[in-house]
Amino acid sequence: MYKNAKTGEIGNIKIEKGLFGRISNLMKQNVIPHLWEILNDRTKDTVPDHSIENFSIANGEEQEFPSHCIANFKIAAGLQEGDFYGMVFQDSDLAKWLEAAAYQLMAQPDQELEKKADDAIRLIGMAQQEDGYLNTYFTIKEPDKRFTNLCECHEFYCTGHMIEAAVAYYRATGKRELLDIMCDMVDCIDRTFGPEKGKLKGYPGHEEIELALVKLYRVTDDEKHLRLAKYFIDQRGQKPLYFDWEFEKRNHEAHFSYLYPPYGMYSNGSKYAQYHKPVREQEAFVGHAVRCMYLASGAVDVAKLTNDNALFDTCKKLYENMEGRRMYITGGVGSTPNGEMFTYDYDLPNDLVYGETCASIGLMFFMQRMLLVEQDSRYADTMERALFNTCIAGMSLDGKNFFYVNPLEVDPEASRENPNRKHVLPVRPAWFGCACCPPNLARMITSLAEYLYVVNGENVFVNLYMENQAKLDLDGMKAVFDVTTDYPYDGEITISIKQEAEFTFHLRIPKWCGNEYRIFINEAQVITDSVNGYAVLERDWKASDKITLALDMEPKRMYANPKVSKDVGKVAIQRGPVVYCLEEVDNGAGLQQVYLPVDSKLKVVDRPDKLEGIKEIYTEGFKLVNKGAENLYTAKPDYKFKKIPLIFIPYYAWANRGENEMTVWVHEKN
Ligand code: FUB
Ligand code: ZN
Repeated sequence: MYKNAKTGEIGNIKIEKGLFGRISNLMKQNVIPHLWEILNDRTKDTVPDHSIENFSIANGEEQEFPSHCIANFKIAAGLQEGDFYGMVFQDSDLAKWLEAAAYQLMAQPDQELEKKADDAIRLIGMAQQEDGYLNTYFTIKEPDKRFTNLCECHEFYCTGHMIEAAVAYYRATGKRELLDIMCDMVDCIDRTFGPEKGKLKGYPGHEEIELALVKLYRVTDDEKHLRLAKYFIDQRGQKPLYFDWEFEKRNHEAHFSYLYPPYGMYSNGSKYAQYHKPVREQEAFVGHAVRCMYLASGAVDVAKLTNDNALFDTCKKLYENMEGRRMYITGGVGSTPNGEMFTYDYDLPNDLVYGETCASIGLMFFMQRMLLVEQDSRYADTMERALFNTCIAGMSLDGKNFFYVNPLEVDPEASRENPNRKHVLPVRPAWFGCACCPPNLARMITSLAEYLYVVNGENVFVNLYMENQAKLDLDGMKAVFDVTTDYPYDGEITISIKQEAEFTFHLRIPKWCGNEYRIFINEAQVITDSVNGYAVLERDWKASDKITLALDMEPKRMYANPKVSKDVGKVAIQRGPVVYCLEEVDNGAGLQQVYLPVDSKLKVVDRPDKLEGIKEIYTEGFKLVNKGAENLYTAKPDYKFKKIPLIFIPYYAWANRGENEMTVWVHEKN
């Protein structure tokens, strides 16, 4: 285990240009200020829910519903009259916003933003109870029922998010107020739960606090914080099952009754919330996908800090199963809306998919942590797949609308008329009643700098490629360099060293390019060893040295394992890390009747004018059309292939030109 491996620091890595420069700028200019207005109910851009009944939002009939998040804190603080409103985890929306604001402040001071955050923190402090307890739902609505329904009620989840915000804000500003608030809340939890005699043997229904407690431990150095994180992981799934005991104790009262026993998702030994077995015995991700990702992230953290190889091996096993059998080509996870869950190996339906934005963000958290323990490029490959596809598809190109569900195949009529597909929206709504994804994306993008590099002793592992300027602290020296590139649209990446230093670069060679890459140092080609998927370049670097990595960017035809029944006979197009798709607006309706010939030439065309600047892929295909009578069934085929031009665009950019069909996988024609 690499105990000392660390990420780069946000303030020391500037991402200002290129695809992610644009997205980061959107976060700063539009998203963070807009989310603040929403949390304060000062905008009409809110809608009640992301699912079934609210499909109307896709048709422009937006309804106005408040977030009420800040209002809940004001009511809990006694500053305002009223009732709690929102999800039982509504507090976490403010926590994620605060965390994103903190990362933004690390990147760039901003007095106005800092004042908003300070005001919010003051309010949070006023909503805290005498004994440290903090949760507006229970404080306002059911003060005598706190900690009685850990299974469903997200107290630890909200605490976890608020801890993450507190740690980030402390790192950004040095201000301890929120950190102290959260240390008090953790003390309150620690007095109540734990292995010691007399304490309750509970753990979170929705994992999150585990990884947050590790972050807290890193700034407080208080062993109690790490111990509690480890306890929650070790206790999960132990017999007797705590959630069953808790359920009995509540006389079978349920918060979400439809999810509860005898038949619901929280039933006895539930896979939905990963307590069907102790964590170390789990071999595949099951149940709610975001929960799985957060659990695994916390488990890797604990494994790293406690040198627990067995726990790390569990995480590796879970990763291998997911990457090999349960992940979409877009880096989406979660195959069903029913419980927002993983299902079984190779079950990856494109149209019924869930692929929650938060789940792919959680996958990035998990991969970042795996890389800190084991510098193996496959984790970075997976992280890249999630980031360049599902994560950024989660937001519209103007930063104003968001996806919760990220399908690989959409037909607006099916979304409207088929109850099983109503969760799949063909356009991004402005907001959600359950608004977990937009602020999650905000905190991930504002901290993206922490995903680019892993520094381990005198080694710099380059995991993600994008234009940036970096200053990394190595053992007793600094690695200072600029990365210039138009990646993912161009495969040439130039690293210009800015300061003399002796260290080793490990450049990730993405799996998608195989051996089709070249490396140059100061224009001279070098042949290097590749270790764990990284090209190793050890030098006494001079201030003017330049490394160029040239990755082959030929578009690739991708095929799924034949066990993925929905993709049999189909092909997807990927160029570099970017997965492509067809949209109706470019190709006409009826995308499921489109065929791509095995030998059609894929021509890459630069379109700086389209979808904020993309490279599209032009080719020729066919459409299966009826020749004559439209019989539903016939013994004699009554159709023909009609030649049509096809235009593929990057998946992340779909649904930015109104409601229309989309597909990633296309039938292949021999
Ligand atoms: O339960 C909290 C969050 O809301 C989950 O992580 C998301 O899947 C959404 O259900
Ligand atoms: Zn979400």
